[in-house]
Formats: sequence, structure tokens, C-alpha cells
Amino acid sequence: MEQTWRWYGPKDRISLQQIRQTGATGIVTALHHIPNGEVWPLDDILARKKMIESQGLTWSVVESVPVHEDIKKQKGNFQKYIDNYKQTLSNLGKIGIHTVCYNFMPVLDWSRTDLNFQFEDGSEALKYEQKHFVAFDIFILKRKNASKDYPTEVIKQSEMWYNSLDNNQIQTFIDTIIKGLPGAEESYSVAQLAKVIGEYEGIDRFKLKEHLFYFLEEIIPIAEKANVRMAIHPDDPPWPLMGLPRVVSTRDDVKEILDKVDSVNNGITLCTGSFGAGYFNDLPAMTKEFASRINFAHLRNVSRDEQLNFHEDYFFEGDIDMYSVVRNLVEEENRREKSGRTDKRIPMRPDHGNQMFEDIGKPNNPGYSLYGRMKGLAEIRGLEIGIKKSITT
Ligand code: DNO
Repeated sequence: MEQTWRWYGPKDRISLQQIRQTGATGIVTALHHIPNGEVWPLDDILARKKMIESQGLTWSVVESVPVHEDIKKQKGNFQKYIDNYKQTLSNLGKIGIHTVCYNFMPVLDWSRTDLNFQFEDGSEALKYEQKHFVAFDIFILKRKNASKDYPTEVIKQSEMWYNSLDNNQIQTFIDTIIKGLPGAEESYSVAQLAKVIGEYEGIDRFKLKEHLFYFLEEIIPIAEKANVRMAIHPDDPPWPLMGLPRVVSTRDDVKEILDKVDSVNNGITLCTGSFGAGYFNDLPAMTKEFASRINFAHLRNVSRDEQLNFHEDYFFEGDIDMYSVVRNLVEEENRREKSGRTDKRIPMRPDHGNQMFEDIGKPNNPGYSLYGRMKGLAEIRGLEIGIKKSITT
């Protein structure tokens, strides 16, 4: 696998030089300064590429070219935004960047209820508790009919928990939820959030899927021409939130998306943590089934239960059999090599990592620690080498 690292650009507190010292050779980044929906100009792409290469690294993957909300809703200027998206893909291909990660989650990107969950060893991870999320939906957002979406027992527990909070705790909790919104730096208010959610009224999972398929039918031919492999990122977590539909959550969703536009340029990001938060997803099996269409991998583990609670965990702990996932990826690379595919090395990155050592207390994008991710990468490297040796000898 190609070992990569997500870097948030020049503002990231982790430098390209530090990333090089972790052993990663590829960078995963985006032009975060370009407003959502606008074309990424050739010059800006080239300048960023040169900056990365000046440190001896390669810009391997774009994460993400964001999909404008109007495309997901098929409202307003959505056709114009699709045209801009195509232009961005052509520009990226021209400059030699061949993998693009994106997602199709309405309004929210990832969601957690605790960004500093304490491990017994003193490190911190990201956590999601369903009853806390429900409390946000019913008692803070006060979404119409929200209580119809949850079992009475969960609502009771969630109310008890909510009533135990003081005002400061409520504010911290609201900030935590809002962090998962793209553009959260501009700090959404609860009222704004309610408004953007309201704009999805009448869009259920079937409609959203239609909109995704339309988008794919438009962009994949362009991606093919530009030699860009698209990698749709799963929903995190893989179930509907705040009444908003989600359509990249399960094995069946992936199957439908890949069959709809049958092209290697229409692939997925195998995010083991996002799919894996759902007890219903079998990650080794999904890796095997969709192997030829995995264009990018995010590797991390989670501990989860059937009540939709989970927290992020160390690479070899948690509920996902990471050995089998990595083994299936290595076997796929061997198949690609034999069949002469040019993309025989699958780019992967250690996804989130616990906050530990000097990382604790430092401002960071939730999950994007230095030491925790470095530990994850070291473990993945070792595992991969061991598997490769055991397969070829
Ligand atoms: C969070 C990430 C997501 C993901 C995007 C992909 O840590 O998994 O932000 O990168 O949703 O478009």
C-alpha cells in the first residue's frame, strides 16, 4: 500500500517535515481555501503540489473535493456546481493527481458526542453515544417529530442525561456536535443548523440516492478522461442523523453505487472506522467483495455495540479484524499487479489516532493527532510487511 498522511495544508500544526519522519511518502490534502462549489484553478493546484514535493513527498490523494449542498438537494445552481466539479477533476488530472475522495452526506460530515473520551492509559479518543446524540436532536435542536425516530427507552435515558447537565456542559456539548459540520470554523449556530436541515424536507433516502446517481453519471465519464479515480467516503456514522438520509452506509449501498456506474473510476474509500461503527457491517467481507473498486483506504479501529454507541480504538484493539482487512488489500494489490493495472498500490492512511504524549491539550482537527496516527501507521506498516512476506515465501 502507499503510505499516506492527511495534512490540512500550511495551517496544519504538523509540518510536512514531521510527516516525512513518520515514514509516510504520500500526502492527502485539499485546497481548503477555495469555497465549496468553485473550480480549483490549475495554478493553485500546481503551487500546492510543488510545496509538497519540495519536502520530498508526493501529493497522492485529494480529500476532499466537497460536493456542494445544492448538488445533493438538486436545487438552485446545482448544474453549474456539477460543471465546476468536472472542471476541477480535469484540472487535477492534468497536474497528475489521480485519486479524489469525497462524500455525499447531507449537512453533517462526521459526528461525535465526545472529542476527549478518556482511555485508562491517559490518552483520549473520539466517542459517539446514541443517547447523547438523541438529546441534541430532541432537546437542543428541537427537531419536529424527532422523538418518533427513537425507542422510548432511549429517549428516557437521554432526557435523564440531558437534565443532569449544567449550562457550561450544554455549551461544550453543542460545540462538539457543531464541530462535525463542514465549515464549522465559521461556527454554525443551532438555529442555522435547523434551517439547513429544514432545506432537506421532502428528500428521503430514495431521492438522495437518485441525486447521487445523477451526479455519478455526470462526473464519472469526465473522471475517466482525466484519469482520476473517485473514492466515495462512507457515512460517519453509517446511519441517518437528525432526520437526514444517508446513502453510503452499508454493503448494499456500496454494491448499488458501484453497479450503477460500472467503472474503476467510480470507487470507494474503504474507511474501516466509518463503516465499522455499524455492527451490521462486516469489514473483511466488504474489503474482499469490493476489492477491485477500493481506490483509497482509511484504516482505524472502533469498539461498537448494537445500540449504536462506539468509540475509536487502537489499531489492533476494537471490533474490526484489521489483520483480515489488510490481508485482503494486499491480495488485491497482487491481483492488480498480475492483471497489469496501473493503480496497483492502494493509497492508505492511518485515519484518526488517540491524543497522547505532547498532543494532549493541543488544538487539532479532531482525530488528527501526531503521535496517535504515527503509532497507527507504524502498526499498519509492520502488519503489511508481515503479510507480504508470509504470502510470497
Ligand atoms: C473525518 C473524515 C471526514 C472525511 C470526509 C471525506 O475525519 O473521515 O472528514 O474525510 O468526509 O469527504
